[in-house]
Amino acid sequence: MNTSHRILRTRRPVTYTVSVDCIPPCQPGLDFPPHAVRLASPQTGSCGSQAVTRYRQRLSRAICGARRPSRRRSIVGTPLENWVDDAARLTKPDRVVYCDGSSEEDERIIAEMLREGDSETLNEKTYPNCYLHRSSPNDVARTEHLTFICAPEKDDAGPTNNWMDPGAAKYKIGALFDGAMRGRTMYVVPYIMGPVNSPISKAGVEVTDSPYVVANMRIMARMGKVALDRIGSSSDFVPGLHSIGDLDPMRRYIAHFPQEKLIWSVGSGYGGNALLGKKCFALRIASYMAREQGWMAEHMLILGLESPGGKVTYMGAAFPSACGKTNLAMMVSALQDQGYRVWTVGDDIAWMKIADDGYLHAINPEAGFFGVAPGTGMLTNPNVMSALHKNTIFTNVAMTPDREPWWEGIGSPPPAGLINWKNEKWDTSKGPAAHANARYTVPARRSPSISPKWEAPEGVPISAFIFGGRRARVAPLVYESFDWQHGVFVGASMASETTAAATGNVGIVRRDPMAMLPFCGYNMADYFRYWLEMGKRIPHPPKIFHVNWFRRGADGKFLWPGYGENVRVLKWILERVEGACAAEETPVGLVPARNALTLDGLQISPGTMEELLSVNPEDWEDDLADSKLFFDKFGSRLPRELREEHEKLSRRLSTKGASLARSG
Ligand code: OXD
Ligand code: MN
Repeated sequence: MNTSHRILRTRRPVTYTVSVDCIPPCQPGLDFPPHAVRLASPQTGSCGSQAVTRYRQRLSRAICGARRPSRRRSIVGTPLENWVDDAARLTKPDRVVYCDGSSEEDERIIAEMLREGDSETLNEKTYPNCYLHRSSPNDVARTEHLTFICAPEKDDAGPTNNWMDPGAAKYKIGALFDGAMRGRTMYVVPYIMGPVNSPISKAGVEVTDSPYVVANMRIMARMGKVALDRIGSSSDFVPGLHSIGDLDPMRRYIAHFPQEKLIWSVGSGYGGNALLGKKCFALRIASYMAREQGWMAEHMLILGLESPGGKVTYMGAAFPSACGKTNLAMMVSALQDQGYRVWTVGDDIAWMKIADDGYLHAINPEAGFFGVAPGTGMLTNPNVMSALHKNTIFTNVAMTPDREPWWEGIGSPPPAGLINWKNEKWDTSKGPAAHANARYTVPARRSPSISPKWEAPEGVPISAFIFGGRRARVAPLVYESFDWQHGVFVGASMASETTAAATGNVGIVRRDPMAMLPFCGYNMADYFRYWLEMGKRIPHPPKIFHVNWFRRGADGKFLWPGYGENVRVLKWILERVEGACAAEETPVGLVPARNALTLDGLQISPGTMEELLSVNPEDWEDDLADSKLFFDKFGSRLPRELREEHEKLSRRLSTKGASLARSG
């Protein structure tokens, strides 16, 4: 046992007449020995119906949301301690360590991570405090088919989520947790999502048996004492139980219990499945909480566009996974010499609340970037590249003989002696050296583009929402919705070609409303309804736009250069927000009028620009047929307004389409 840890508390029995509020909260950096675990485990071998029922009752009593008291408890601790006790009783670790977030503790966790054998230290001179972790080859991306929303009714999860009855989930997945941490350490990771003093932030507690997860959580959230202090003796935290289990995909489940605000994840050590503050809490559970409490939790980057004179206008952008959110959020502007500069507030998730000024204010709930490495280089994202030289955990990248990280698209050729992500000597016959979904985890504050306002407790006021995706055809470079309701339709009918961020086929068009398809914690029909309602509640709602950097010409090549040049589109959006520039109407929305996009210094022909902004009615008719099929899944629960918008678009395309659509 680590000598710097002390016994959590001596267990003098206290009866329930003592209010939990008068028990001091547990202190960080403490652990307790396994003999503190009191209840016997269920008889795993006996499968008679009585045994099963007893087991089920015990499980659902043992691990539930933080707010549900256990009726059989005879010893009183804080809700956090009680929940951790319950988790330990189920998973049976050899020891439990409460994390305090200190740098000494980080050293111990990293040492433990290295001891496990699947991580190594990178070049200490050129990459100080950087590590390479190799995950199990069957555990390299989010597994949406194994991700469940456990609501009481199937219809509350909706047709786009996998559903399990909460009791059945606790029974089935509880059996996988039973004894899962035997021989291992359970780390208790208290964390805050969002700036420490922000009223929009929320607390969570993840217990995990993976030191890699702890090291990543330390970068991605405000972790340790600061969170314990905030939670104190309250039950105001989202508990998350995580174990890597045996990493067998047949025994892998990522389960969310939105009503209980509870997360269970077993069988995966991969980021999006295992860093429970990110997709599980900050999107799936938070989207449910947000609707209950009147705010928004969205899969959006947050950026500030500074214009000449120094004014900064903030925008939130929702693109499906691996469609360039991080690059856009950290963009080095091609119009910097004209006074346009991009500041990063967040690259993946936005929590937003209506503030007294009538604007929607956004915070970034995360403290780090968990970005896709392949394709990231000095040309595509110089800001993140400079950030990655220190204090970074790389996952599933390749390693050079100098012990530096390497991946496809980094900007240098693969050196001789490269070791691939599977820890094998690489040659071209082995395919890409880094996994397509290889990642870096880096503190956000390391980016030179980080906004001075990124930790502002009140958040930043959002003036524009930008939806987008990868579409080789169909969607113009940029268009603006006619109004909020139309904008919600634009977001709800969003589609993109799939990438490697989730397992499954790559390059297939899938509908991904508001980029939330895998992340909405409840029925998406109700989510659309909530968006429609929010438009009425926000006194100064953001204007809604759609962008597509990925349109291709007849030769299959991208028409738009992308990256730093995307600032030209952001500048047009900013000018539309300020009512200062012209737009032309097409059936799908408003596109930049001729000459309204700043193109100086860019080698792009007028013909290409026409193609980029054109609306081809036939492509759109096909797309409408596809979005209708998607909307039909929601049956009568789909808000009538979305059907109306669908019909209106169809009418505009068939009646005025040919004359209104801009074409070359
Ligand atoms: C992510 C994702 O990892 O969206 O951010 O998949
Ligand atoms: Mn994401």
